[in-house]
Amino acid sequence: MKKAIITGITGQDGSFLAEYLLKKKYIVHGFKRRTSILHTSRIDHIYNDQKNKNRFFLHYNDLLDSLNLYNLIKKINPDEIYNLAAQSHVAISFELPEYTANVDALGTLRILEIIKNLNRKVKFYQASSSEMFGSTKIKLQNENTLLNPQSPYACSKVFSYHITKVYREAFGLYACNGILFNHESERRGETFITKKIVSAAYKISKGEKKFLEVGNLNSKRDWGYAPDYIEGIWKMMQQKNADDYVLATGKTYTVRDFIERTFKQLNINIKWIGIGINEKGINLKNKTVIIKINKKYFRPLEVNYLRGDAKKAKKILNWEPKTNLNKMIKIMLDYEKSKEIS
Ligand code: NAP
Ligand code: G4F
Repeated sequence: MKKAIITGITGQDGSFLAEYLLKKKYIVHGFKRRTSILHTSRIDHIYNDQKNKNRFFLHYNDLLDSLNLYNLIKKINPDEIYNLAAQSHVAISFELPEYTANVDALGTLRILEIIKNLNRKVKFYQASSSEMFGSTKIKLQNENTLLNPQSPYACSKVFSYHITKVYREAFGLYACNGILFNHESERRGETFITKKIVSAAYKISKGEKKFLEVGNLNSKRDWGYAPDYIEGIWKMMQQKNADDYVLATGKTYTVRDFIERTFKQLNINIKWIGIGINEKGINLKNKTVIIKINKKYFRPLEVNYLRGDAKKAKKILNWEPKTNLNKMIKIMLDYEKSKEIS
């Protein structure tokens, strides 16, 4: 049985990856932070499943704590480490730049140094991000596209991306970067735009909320479905040689498109009136304002356009996304409905 460590086990991707690896008969060690209230809702079903009793373990860790990282990695002696932990919110990284860099940049270095010193056979996956491309004029971004980060989050991820390559090339580690474009799901954190839209739209359709407030309606993202991306991550770790891969759908949509598609699935059509900060989305049926713009959701610097080219992953990993945008929105809406029933 292979042993894997997942940092960021309590996050969206950590929870899906844990399920995926357990299905593949791994022993999974998840690292979680200490918090004053329990925040393991994404993994409780895994932890409580008797089938996983001797194969799923949780350990307290913070990527800021080198000693604890060292002790755990030494004790577990894993085959693979998936570094998914991060302060992953781009807007918040402008408010917490030092903390974000400490976790998202130096956290990666801490793990790589431990692997280098303890056991160079341990394979390492770094959760790199399409945010690293930042402001770009390239129509489809791939592994060769220039990095031009636009936030403390993206700058930290650029450091981690490069240091992962450096440790691969300098010390022969199997260390790879998955450069993942936005991927969402019913488990997405509430303050990311897709979850915020889906959750608010459902409440508005039920008369439980009056309107949704957002920032930039016109930025474009290449949104895929998170479980599809987990398979790609695992495949990157099973190759003969470590390398870096983009995972993306190759399609891009505006935040406005995402809003319209979500409300449409709830039989609500939107008419946009006004411009800039005064723009509003009106429910065509009852003429009420359901979308408002609030400047607090704009970022000091924006990434306006992301669209990925995952040809390399298709060719070498035989990886392709399976779920299109409308299907993903449906899954996310169905989850909101099921929450209400349960
Ligand atoms: P997420 O839901 O925000 O999960 C992040 C995880 O990191 C959580 O478990 C969080 O713990 C943990 N964490 C935060 N700070 C930590 C610290 N100081 N020490 C240890 N753990 C810490 O993010 P995600 O969407 O699953 O993304 C997973 C990774 O992929 C992240 O590195 C993200 O930056 C990257 N990424 C995500 C996307 C995407 O679209 N989802 C795209 C590209 C790259 P708590 O639960 O305690 O907060
Ligand atoms: O959902 P978002 O916050 O995701 P963002 O910034 O693209 O970052 C996510 O994807 C990255 C991969 O490219 C990951 F690395 C990162 O960890 C994270 O998972 O925002 C998407 C877009 C942005 O352009 C933002 O300005 O939506 C725009 N937006 C407009 N109104 C909003 C809002 N974003 C948020 N979170 N909240 C709003 O009200």
